[in-house]
Amino acid sequence: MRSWPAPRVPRLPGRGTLPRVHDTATGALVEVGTTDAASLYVCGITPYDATHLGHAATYLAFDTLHRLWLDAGATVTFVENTTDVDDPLLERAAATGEPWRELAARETQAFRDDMITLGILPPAHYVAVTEVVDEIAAAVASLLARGAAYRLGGDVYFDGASATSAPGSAGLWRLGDVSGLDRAEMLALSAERGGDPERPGKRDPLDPVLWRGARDGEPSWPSVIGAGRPGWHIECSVIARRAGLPLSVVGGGRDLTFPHHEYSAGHTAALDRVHYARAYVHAGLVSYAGQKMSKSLGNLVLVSPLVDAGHEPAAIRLALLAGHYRWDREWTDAVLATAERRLARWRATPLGVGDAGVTELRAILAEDLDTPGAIAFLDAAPWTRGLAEAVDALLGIRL
Ligand code: 5CA
Ligand code: ZN
Repeated sequence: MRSWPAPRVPRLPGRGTLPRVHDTATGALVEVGTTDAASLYVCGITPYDATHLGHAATYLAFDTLHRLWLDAGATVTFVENTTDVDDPLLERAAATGEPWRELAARETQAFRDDMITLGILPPAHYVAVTEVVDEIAAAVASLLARGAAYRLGGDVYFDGASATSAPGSAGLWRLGDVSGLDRAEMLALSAERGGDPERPGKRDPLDPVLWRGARDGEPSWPSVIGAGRPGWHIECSVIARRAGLPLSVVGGGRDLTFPHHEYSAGHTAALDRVHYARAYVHAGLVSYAGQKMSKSLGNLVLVSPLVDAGHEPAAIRLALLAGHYRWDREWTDAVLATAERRLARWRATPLGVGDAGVTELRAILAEDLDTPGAIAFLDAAPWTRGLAEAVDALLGIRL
């Protein structure tokens, strides 16, 4: 599928520091990528509503990582998916009477437009699930052949327990390795986030669906394992291969830790016999009016209406970067107003000659993408031309 055009990123003199980021699986800060290469997979949207500021914050966090890698000299292979066939999208299409493919295509385009507006670097491969159904079916067939999956009715489930010890996969993944949750927590989250722990006949109530057999009124594709459509986690395991496994970083909002990234890691271990990722990086959730901003709750602040109302994209970026990516935070009008005042102040600051401040800015950001720390530094620093270029290259804010 088409990606989107890249914004201009200035090249800075010298080389930036390789970033360290917080890995959910170990709870530690780990250096990711090398000065040669890095691979990044970021879970994309389910395209049934336009980009809200929670999405924007999450994509901006990984855009910051991407920019730091480029500045450190790495070639970055960035891949992103779009979940263009899934229950919430089909439910929305059914509710409004719009054909689901049209809804997905329209909202995917709206997302591209918002990413361009916000200056987010594009993925090299932007892949829709509907483009790779055959590849996913082949992956599920191989998991069945290997005893890491089983059939239930017309559906296929992942066998989490046997995957742990399958030949070639032993030691790569055990349930809980990514999320660190106990079973009670997993059962609750599974029910809440698309799983079906209550379904009778499963080997383990937590086992996620790999292939959902065809049902009346739902889209399905013929395949080597029977007609149906892909499960959610296997979609990302298969698409992420395009970035090269193991990924340097897999990313998303922290609501994806379990079951999504947990089981994507399990699927990859059983299927490709490698670790899914070296680091599992999760952004905090942005709330609005006291609750997580979400399409299903409807408490959304969308990017394009803000821009249409005259708010500059650079100010929206700066407003989102003012909070650390790992914090849960509230979006308010005041957050945006503060960023607009700061941007105006920065623009009015006279620029000295030279590059003073660039090394400090690089070092601050390399420590778990500390954008609030960087902003505090920039508020106090004497500005040079080099520093203004670095703010453009690393924070994506042109002054
Ligand atoms: N298509 C799947 C991922 S494979 C999905 O979760 N789609 S989504 O549209 O629901 O979310 C897209 C991304 O935005 C995910 O990384 C999700 O964690 C993140 N996200 C959703 N809501 C928020 C929020 N309120 N704050 C921060 N990030 C959010
Ligand atoms: Zn995903």
